[in-house]
Amino acid sequence: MKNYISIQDITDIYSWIKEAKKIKENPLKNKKLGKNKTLGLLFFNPSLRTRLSTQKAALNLGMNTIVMNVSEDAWGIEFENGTIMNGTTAEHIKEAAAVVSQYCDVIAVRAFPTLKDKEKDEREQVLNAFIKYASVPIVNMESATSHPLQGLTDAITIAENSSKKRPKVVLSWAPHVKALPHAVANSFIEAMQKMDVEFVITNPEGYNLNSEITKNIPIIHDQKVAFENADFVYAKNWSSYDSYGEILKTDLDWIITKDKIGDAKFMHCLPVRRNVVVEDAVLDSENSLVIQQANNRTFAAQLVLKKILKNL
Ligand code: AN0
Ligand code: CP
Repeated sequence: MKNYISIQDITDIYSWIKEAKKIKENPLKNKKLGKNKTLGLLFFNPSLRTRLSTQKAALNLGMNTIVMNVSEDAWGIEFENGTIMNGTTAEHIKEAAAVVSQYCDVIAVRAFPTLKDKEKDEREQVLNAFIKYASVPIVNMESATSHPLQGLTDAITIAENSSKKRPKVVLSWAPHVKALPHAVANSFIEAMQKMDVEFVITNPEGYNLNSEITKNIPIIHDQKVAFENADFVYAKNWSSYDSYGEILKTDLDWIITKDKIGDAKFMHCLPVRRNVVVEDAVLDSENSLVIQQANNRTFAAQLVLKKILKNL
């Protein structure tokens, strides 16, 4: 594998899950694979889990890591072509990506959407510029439209926790005070489409995600109906896709409660706002998988890096 850009880069999800579980059992087994190789992690946005788990994964493989908060510490990067750069940007992505490629054997990038310019977000301006102008492999650490390290993690976590052959998995929209991206939901959907699960999405009217991603998955606007017999409830807020980037609803009637989800396992990518997205009683219960998900981020990243290192 060269780049890891989307869930569609996963060839056979069950063999990937199996390999990730093996890595989890013995994380230091391939400690020599990454010797003298450097992973550069570039953040245009904040992170706790992705930043630490991806570095941890690299360290487990014997790699070195370099981390930079690009938006704060680097020169402003220009992404448009042919611009007369007499404004705020100081260097072009053509040079920036080529330069970082001199120091790193693999580059991982986090670049959130604008949530204002749908066309720019959908063409993945930042991530695609790195793919185009870097000379080394690129890993997506959450781009404008996808978060494939999270999606892979979620697939692993569901596999670890399902006793049934074909569990029912519900992706539920939940409230939030800020306009959030669609990336986590998109990659979760793509991962579930690759697995043998009964999958439904529940969200309020006006919050349907990109139909090119949801395809023929049932979208139920009644959360209660969607939650019937659920084995896993995956909560996530996203801003409207149709009224792009807007918040249409702020009341708490879609909050996830113990009463609503019963015995279903609860999942969330984190960070999560307590008592806005989900009540304390759910997060503090035995049925919450959120910390296990965060742990699995390391092994998902390690699997991806291992596949890239083997191909260098
Ligand atoms: C981001 C999002 O919703 O995409 C990152 C989640 C991993 N969340 C926030 O900005 C709160
Ligand atoms: N789940 C996740 O990607 O978390 P961070 O934004 O903290 O990296």
